[in-house]
Amino acid sequence: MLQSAITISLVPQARGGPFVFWDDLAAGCEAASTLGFDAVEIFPPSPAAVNPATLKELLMKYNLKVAAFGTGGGWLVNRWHLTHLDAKIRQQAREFIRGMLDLAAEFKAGAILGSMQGKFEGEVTREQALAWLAEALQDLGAHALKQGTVLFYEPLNRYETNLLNRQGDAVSFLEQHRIQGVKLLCDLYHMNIEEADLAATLRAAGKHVGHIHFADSNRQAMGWGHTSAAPIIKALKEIGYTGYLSGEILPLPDSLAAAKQTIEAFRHHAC
Ligand code: LER
Ligand code: MN
Repeated sequence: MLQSAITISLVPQARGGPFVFWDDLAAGCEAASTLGFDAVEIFPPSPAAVNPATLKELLMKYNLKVAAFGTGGGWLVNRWHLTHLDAKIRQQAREFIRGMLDLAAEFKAGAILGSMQGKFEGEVTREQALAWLAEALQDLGAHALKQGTVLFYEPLNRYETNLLNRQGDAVSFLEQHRIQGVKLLCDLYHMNIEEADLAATLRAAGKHVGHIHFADSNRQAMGWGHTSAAPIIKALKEIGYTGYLSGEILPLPDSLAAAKQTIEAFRHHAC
């Protein structure tokens, strides 16, 4: 059984980004619950910004789970990432993600590594950046396993990173470096830019698929762009994927309409 989720951003610096509900965790949970989502995906400015007791109360009240916590706040708020030239910044990025994994473990959720992977530039070669990324993923993946959670590594499109843009390249990277405790976050928006065939790519990634960002080709709610959802869902069912389809999309034309279209598309295709 696939599960549905919708995003809530608590990061003012992310404004304009692909998140449906904004700024108010309680209001976001209430809206998600009213529409019938199984879970929320939360994008906090830091792990400490989430009060676990308050969040647990909200989840109980609204009968929701947490699908995942995003770590991109570490980049947007502090400009930290895992492949930065400065060793101190790389370390701060790693500790930020470790803290998010600890928080995620309390909620049986995963933590997402997207923009915090960084990119190679200036004095940092591609080879060096990938070596730092592999080392960080080995460390953080081992930590995730120890905590009983998982780190979702997200290949981003070419305009956001120059490290690994395609799912197949990420699978080879995880296998080559024997990285445990890390699964793929396949964002259908990034995939629409980078992959030749979304369904075939998901089938090939198989057991590595850990989380899905359920977005149409234009990063709007599924059904409002030109991606065909049906073959994608068929492929996910074939590989035995039972995780979330999480609406990480632009709040267009407004948050409520985007969320409503997401749950309708989910019900139409995934149930
Ligand atoms: C994060 O999940 C993502 O998809 C990035 O494009 C955010 O900028
Ligand atoms: Mn994404």
